[in-house]
Amino acid sequence: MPKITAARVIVTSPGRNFVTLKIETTDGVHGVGDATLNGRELAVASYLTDHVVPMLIGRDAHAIEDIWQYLYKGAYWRRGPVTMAAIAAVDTALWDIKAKIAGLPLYQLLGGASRTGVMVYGHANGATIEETLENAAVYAENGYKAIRLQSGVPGLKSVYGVSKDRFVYEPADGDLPTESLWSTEKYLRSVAPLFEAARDRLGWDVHLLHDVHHRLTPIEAGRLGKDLEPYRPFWMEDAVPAENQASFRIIRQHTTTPLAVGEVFNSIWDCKQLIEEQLIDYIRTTIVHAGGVTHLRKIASFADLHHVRTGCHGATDLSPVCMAAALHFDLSIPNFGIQEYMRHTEATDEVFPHAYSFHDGMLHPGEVVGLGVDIDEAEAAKYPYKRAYLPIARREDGSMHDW
Ligand code: EZ4
Ligand code: CO
Repeated sequence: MPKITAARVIVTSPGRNFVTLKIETTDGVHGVGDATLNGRELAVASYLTDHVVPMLIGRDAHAIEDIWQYLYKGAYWRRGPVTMAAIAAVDTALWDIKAKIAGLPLYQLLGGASRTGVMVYGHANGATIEETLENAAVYAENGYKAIRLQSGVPGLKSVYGVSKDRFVYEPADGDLPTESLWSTEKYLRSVAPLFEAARDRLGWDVHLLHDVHHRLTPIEAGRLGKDLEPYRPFWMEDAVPAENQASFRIIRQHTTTPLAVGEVFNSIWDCKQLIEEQLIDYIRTTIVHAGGVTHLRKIASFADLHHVRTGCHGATDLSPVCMAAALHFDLSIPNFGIQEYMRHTEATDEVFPHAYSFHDGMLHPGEVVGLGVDIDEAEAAKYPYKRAYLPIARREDGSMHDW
């Protein structure tokens, strides 16, 4: 029985901050887990180092479910992004260890491959519709089967999802939160023309997606969903802030545009009603923010009973360790839908050497034992933590809006 001998948190910032947990065992095998929480990284690092690691030493590394329950039920204070990211990191590292000891890539322990690869979507964006579609065309030429479209909004200086760089989007952009101006009216007028132009330019064989990023009310979201119906989007993401799950009943009453939600959810309880009442089509919870492989499998199984498929969050603030784990999960489950894929910088890929690869619009986790990803600690040490925040949004009258 491999025992946990040590666990360490490694914080590195190769272009952006990442928090990684590395667990070592008596078998000489180690595992890694992502614990990155954008803009609140050190809170998770402390939760792990100060509160979780002392509880792990000497435990059976194979007892993944029991350790998950021990950390979840044993804390008394349950759920929340900090707690669940910490549990996710432990869980992911333990699955890495178990798969390495078994001598198998992780997806084999999860039931084996259900598909040949994992369909991903890339992010095309631009200040204007023209620029966004130029970038989208490059994705299509590179084999992408699905593309997310975000465009600048006339009259607003900066909006979510539109980057300065063409192909790398990095939302955490200040050592204090930067402020952007928001107008729902201006935004709502801008999206349908983007999708109309996109179908003209890109045709109908490519999936098109859009992220509202929690900016609308339910009835506004119903309107937007209806406006987009003629262009058959793959999904409309995070249409409203989702603390109030019943909001989605209103959206559902007004549109057949498929709905995706959940990148900020931390547990099955955050999406229980959404799934049970079949109010959504895709659940976006991912490994690092929703309790690891163990808890994500529970969410996916529950979703499968209700015709809900997965669409895991995969932005650049989720490290390659999270991406590798997500790909093993995606490859194995029956109700996979799509995986978000934003490429990391070269420096990040050097810190986290990995076996997953992109081919013909799909990612594959590779055939290396375990997760097929590691952290190069010497490389990581070159990039010290740098405080960085996500922006905030204010309406034209100065009041706070959801970012
Ligand atoms: O804003 O991960 O769909 N992707 C997203 C991301 C999120 C960031 C926040 O840290 O919404 O770009
Ligand atoms: Co999103």
